[in-house]
Amino acid sequence: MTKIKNIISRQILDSRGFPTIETDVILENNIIGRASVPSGASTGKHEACELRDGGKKYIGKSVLKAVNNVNGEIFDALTGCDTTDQVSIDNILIKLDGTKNKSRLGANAILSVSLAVADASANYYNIPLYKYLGGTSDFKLPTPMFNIINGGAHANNKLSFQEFMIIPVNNKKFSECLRKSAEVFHTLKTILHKQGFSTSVGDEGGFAPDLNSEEEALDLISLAIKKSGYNLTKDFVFALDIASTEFYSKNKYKLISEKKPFSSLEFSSFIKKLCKKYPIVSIEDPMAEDDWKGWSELTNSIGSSVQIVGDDLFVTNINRLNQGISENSANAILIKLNQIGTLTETINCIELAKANKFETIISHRSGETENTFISDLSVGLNCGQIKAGSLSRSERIAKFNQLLRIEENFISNKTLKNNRFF
Ligand code: 2PG
Ligand code: MG
Repeated sequence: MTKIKNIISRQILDSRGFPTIETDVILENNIIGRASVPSGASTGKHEACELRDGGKKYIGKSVLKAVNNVNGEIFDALTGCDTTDQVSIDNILIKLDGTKNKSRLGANAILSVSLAVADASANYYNIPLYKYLGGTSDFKLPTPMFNIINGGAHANNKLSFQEFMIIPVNNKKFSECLRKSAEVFHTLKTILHKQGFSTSVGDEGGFAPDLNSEEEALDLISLAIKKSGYNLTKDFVFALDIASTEFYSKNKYKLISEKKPFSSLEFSSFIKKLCKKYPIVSIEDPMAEDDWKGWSELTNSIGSSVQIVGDDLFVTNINRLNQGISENSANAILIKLNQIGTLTETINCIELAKANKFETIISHRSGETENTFISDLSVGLNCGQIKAGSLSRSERIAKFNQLLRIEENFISNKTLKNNRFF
């Protein structure tokens, strides 16, 4: 009864108004699983391939080739397969594609099917997706990171750092984290408005004011935390996604706010100074995606107290993660399904990270859909942390609302997972 009868894929739009792919997997008893795929702006060069059509329509961003690959070749290969055997299905998809980076069929095509298969199975068993994905009973909700000031590739301002995030700490429940953070978000809006800054939001729903330095952004958020009646350190700490690959060239890091470009070592000490001045507990992509030496230097120096998160560095790929483990390049990994292209490979990467005491953070992309798979994944795999943008824009809020539903669904254990940095 969990055999695939039909697969129907279509082109829909993401939160930036660009095409992306959505796929329905239909079982023999007509139960449906559905998934859609997000898209990044600051993508790592080692990510799996997002197949786009080129040409004039949608400024070259149509995904009709990927859609046709699902409706044609992938349907032919998977019809009659059992959706509860996720590993076999994902292996068929990987083999059928035949390339290293899924460039023939498209990682977007493949992932839409891989996730819809899991959704169909959860629907077949009539259980919540997180339970189907996890298969254990000791679930914990993740601590959220909220990106309340946007810069870098996600905004049109002078901030080189991409994400200024707050992490609510010392809470028992996810819903408490959400409420307190929303209060800070609204207070920040009032402060920005009073100081004459724009309060329009960037791609991930955070404000995108035209500030002159990264410190100015952290100072404004500190003020918002205080004015909301909370304590910076006890109630909230900071996380950054520096996304430094975006401003790295010719072995130098060039911030818009700084006159001189930094060498790898100089940029590392710039970061360390920031960590001394502010309660920054987590830093994503402090160094560029292939500056392995820079990563190890920073992790060896502050990794015992600060979470150092590899995103573009690891691209949810176990080969790159293995290198990072042996070189002590980081102590945490950002997990993005579409960087690698199947659910099975994503879960393998999470398991490898956990086995090596790396923290795991499930992440959205800057171009999102209303799909909430990542919320269930964060709980089902007990990942401990999630970042899904800010406290506005429905494609971000959808993820947090799903976590509220999951919290309600827990009978006794509503607690947040602990981690070693906050
Ligand atoms: C990141 C992501 C999500 P993008 O760098 O972590 O916040 O951005 O999807 O643009 O790569
Ligand atoms: Mg990132």
